[in-house]
Amino acid sequence: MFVKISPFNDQRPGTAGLRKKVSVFQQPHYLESFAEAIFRCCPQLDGGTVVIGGDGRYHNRPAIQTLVRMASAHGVKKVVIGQQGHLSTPAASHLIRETGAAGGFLLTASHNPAGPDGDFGIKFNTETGGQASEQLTEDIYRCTQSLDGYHVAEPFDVDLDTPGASEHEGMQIEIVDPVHSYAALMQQLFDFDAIRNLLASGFSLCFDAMHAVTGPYARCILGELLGATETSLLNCQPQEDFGGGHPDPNLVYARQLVDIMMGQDAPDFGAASDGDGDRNMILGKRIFVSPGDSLAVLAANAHRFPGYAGGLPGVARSMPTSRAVDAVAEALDIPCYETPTGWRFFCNLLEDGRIGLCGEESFGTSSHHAREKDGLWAALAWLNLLALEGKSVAGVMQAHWQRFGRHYYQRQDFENLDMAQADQLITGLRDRLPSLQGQTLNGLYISQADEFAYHDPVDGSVSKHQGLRIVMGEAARIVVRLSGTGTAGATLRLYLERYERQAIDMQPEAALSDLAAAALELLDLPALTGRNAPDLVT
Ligand code: G16
Repeated sequence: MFVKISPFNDQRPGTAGLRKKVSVFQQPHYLESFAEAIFRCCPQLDGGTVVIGGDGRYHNRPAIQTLVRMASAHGVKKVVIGQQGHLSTPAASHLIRETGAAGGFLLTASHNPAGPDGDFGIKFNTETGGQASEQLTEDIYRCTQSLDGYHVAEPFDVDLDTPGASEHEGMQIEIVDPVHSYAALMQQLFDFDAIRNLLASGFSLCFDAMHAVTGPYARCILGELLGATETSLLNCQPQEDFGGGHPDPNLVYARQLVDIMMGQDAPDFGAASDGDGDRNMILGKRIFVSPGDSLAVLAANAHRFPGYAGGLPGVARSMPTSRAVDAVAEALDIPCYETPTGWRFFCNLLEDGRIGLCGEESFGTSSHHAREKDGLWAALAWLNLLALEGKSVAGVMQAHWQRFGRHYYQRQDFENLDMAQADQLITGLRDRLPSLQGQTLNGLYISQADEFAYHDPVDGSVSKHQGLRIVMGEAARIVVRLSGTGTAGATLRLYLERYERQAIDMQPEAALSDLAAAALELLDLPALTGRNAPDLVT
């Protein structure tokens, strides 16, 4: 049937799909409107296979039922759905690629809090398993702006809990184990025997699924396949409200794990993933590995893992991410690409075979095995490395910094700012950038002060306004940009980086305090917003 509607005016997707409060998604026709725009912009879905799954948050199940009914009305040949409606984002990306699907709907607002008062989200991934391009995202948005209505089948309900195949009016419906094919892929990439032996030797770990979608994956892969004990796997039962928490694996929100890892009886290795399983945090006994360092260490060692034995063709990082991986790429004599924030920018490079590994400061790391970042993958890569090295996490980091020097790094977030004020801050600094070039800051020469624009080397597209940067050569860098994933007010992110070749044993706060003070002054942030300190430091 065709349901007539008036267009919604707020369906512009952000860095990673459309994210809004649950109550917004619960409005009649809201999800349908966005999905209709996707179906209209992607004619290949008609007659193709579509993967559907989500992070299990509140509203996941009704949203899936709606999408299945719309798929039926749009001529989709087959839908492949994760059992209970669950699919981690990397597992969904893999499933799209493995089943040859024409695309997939991923229902997630990532690490944002869930529940009736929390957030919900939807993003569309193409047949590559990666997020829709900027152009397609823009086309979808434009389509929502003039939508007259949508096509949907008469109500019917799919049993999401029972694996198996069924059919509805010519459309095949398959409910699959969300873990199975992902676990098989991980066994191709890493040396499971070596990791199993490591865990059997008394090496201890702690993995925190934060009550979100990675729980069943961790139980199967870390527990059943690798022998981790039940007690070493925390919060592995997915809940619709993520246990009331904020499943963002960082030092603030993964407090339970951080306390364990910083305690007297800390296990040898700790890791956490986020709501939809694409982010990761890596910890050792009383040490936190910053995401940029983790990317650099994995880049330096990837050729030692079975799935990467041929070496890496290149690596990539988002612009605000620390330049630690650049130093590794230089030593390996492979290219290092700098992309805007947003995983989608890595996808062209991966598809074109230019890179084998990529990562971001926002606790995202992954490789050519999928077109999304992958939290559990990062934990397995570290376990494989630790099994090979026979060193502690701290030992691995020390050796890495001694070889490459250390990039001290911090991200400071100023949350819930007034939108107009945030724009004023950015505009003010943008206007001042030309006058900063060639000046000194904290005694360091400013070699570059500009707004980052990305020229995609694969498709030639240009993405402007991707963050302001003040670069003091190799020695230090300040980057400022507005978040594209929030659902309330504006979040200003300030990224600080300082490189030391020899002095590798400072605390990051101490190493970066002068740079942080200079950055606040440059932005005029306290005067304009009344804020003197960030809400969150990671
Ligand atoms: C999303 C994107 C990431 C990006 C992150 C932060 O992550 O997929 O590529 O780095 O947002 O974006 P922002 O700084 O604009 O808030 P996720 O895990 O939320 O999907």
